Amino acid sequence: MQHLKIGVIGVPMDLGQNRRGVDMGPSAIRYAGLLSRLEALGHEVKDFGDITIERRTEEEVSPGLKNLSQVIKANDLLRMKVEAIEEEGYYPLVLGGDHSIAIGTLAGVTKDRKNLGVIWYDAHGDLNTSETSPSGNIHGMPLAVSLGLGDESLTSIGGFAPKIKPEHIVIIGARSLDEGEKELIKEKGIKIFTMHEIDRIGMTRVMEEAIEYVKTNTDGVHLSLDLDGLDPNDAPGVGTPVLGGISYRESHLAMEMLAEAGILTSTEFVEVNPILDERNKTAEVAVALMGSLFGEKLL
Ligand code: 6HN
Ligand code: MN
Ligand code: MN
Ligand code: MN
Repeated sequence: MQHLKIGVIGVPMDLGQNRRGVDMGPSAIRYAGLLSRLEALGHEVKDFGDITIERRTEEEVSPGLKNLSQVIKANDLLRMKVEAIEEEGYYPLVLGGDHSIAIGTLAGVTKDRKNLGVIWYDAHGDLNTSETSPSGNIHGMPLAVSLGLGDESLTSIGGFAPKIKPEHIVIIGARSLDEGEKELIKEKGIKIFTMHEIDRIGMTRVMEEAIEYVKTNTDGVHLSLDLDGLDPNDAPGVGTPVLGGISYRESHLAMEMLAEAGILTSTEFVEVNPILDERNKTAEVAVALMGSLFGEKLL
């Protein structure tokens, strides 16, 4: 793998969901040795620090979209930061934080990419809108928002919508989809490899097909990796665990195949929650996977 200039940015946000602690994700990932791990691979790594996040307010202003105003502000800041990082010639590596931050990341990286491919590695579809959401948690909505669906205050971040097209997305690892999400996947024809397909055809073929799919007619590819895509035995420190997930080994294979393909132009790792974790295991898993993603080999 060629040597990259990697720009790390942390988003210590937990406002897109109910469980506290995911705001400590960026610290936990840094503590698990991210920067030295990437530097050891020969990359130039610059830590751009953390975005400032507003505090949770007691009063719930918009129950259908919890903490809406703070989530908008954080994502707009992140969008600007991601744009600045790319302008300086760095590859954006965003550390969450809950998955609502994908709204800002995607708004930033699509400023100059009108056909971005997206790999959504997740137990969930994150395709809810305020109408279909069972929870009102914005971390269940970022993929829909990026497709231009949902509350205008979210879809309009960055001043344009949609950010991405349904035919450029591939979801990998899904095993908990709400009814509205299932309908949307069918209606838009979104490519998806649920756990069923992973079990049935294996991770090697899933990744071969996914890579071929997202690199077709696109001008860059973003990886949005939610740690709950992995099995909770391998990644226990997440707020919305779902049994029967992708294994640690299968995830390494996926990252190695992405490294080999050389198609990614930005990445985010989200939903690491140190409070729910076992001795920082999930952050360590995240760092190990990022090692493979950025070119680490066993031999
Ligand atoms: N995540 N589908 C559920 C909801 O509340 O919309 C769970 C979403 C989880 C989102 O893990 O990023
Ligand atoms: Mn998830
Ligand atoms: Mn399996
Ligand atoms: Mn997610």
